[in-house]
Amino acid sequence: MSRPDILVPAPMREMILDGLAPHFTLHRLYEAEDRDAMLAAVADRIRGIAISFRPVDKALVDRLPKLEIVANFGVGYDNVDAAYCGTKGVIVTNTPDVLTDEVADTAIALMIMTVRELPAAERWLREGRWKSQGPFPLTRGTLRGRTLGILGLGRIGKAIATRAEAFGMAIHYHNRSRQADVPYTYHPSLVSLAEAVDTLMLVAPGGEETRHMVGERVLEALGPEGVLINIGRGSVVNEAALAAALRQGTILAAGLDVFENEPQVPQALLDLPNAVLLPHVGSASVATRNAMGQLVVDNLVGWFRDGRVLTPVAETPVPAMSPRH
Ligand code: 8YV
Repeated sequence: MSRPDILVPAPMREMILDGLAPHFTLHRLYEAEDRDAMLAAVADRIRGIAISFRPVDKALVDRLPKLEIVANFGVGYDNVDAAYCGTKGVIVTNTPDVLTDEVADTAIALMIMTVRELPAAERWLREGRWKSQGPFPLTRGTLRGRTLGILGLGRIGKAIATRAEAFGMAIHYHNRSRQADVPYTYHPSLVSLAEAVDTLMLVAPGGEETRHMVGERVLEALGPEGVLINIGRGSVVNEAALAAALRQGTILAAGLDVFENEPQVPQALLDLPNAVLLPHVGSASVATRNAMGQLVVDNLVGWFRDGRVLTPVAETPVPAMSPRH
């Protein structure tokens, strides 16, 4: 039997491609000079897609009549039209769990970096100002006495909450519905969450439902001692409103690991001294990215070998059938 054809629209880590190569015929679209011609030549044979952060939209799905599965590298899958895939019986998988602790660690680090201005303090030392000008100025912000609000208390949100508890923070949260099994204070709206806390951690997924949820109103509710941390998706924040709030002192500071149009970061944010900006490194250690990559491989191999996937997303109907060999 011939090996199933897998489309790789954009570059992926070598370890993923090495893991897939023995089982599949890989079509690396990004290597083609004429991508459209290459896609047209193989479209009828493609049964799976391996993707990282690039769109898999209706148009692409419709071009691939034999498509069975889209394996996404990343727990967030707003790049994939999973609802449409669901209606076509196409499975979508993501990479949950294996990155939870790494992302939660990064979230806490970014929160402390932001509140205590640690990147600026390090620049002060490297620029020789400690020697020439004396100690770094005392920071207005402290973690002591802060209350943390989490938007999106899922797996990663809970791992962040557990860590924040160890720092002595009280925890509140907003989700679409109250979680039965947590001791934290629930708020039925994001505005009421922002009013109740002074540190707001965004762990929400991207997509239309959460687009620009954080704008002027939420930032005003967070208030002048407010700190905003975003580790989920950039699209959740209205970046222009955030830049204005930081400039005007509506909130104290922000720490961002994600942006609306990565890798573009608005100049208005780059110009601000009270924004700590990271290049989407939440899960970016070799060990964690390898574990995520292995899950991409295992989902594809599992489907075509055993008719089973490890981590289907919510929109995917539980695959009852075996692959169409
Ligand atoms: C990855 C992420 O960096 O898992 C996610 O949703 O945002 C990150 O872990 C990203 O998906 C890789 O391209």
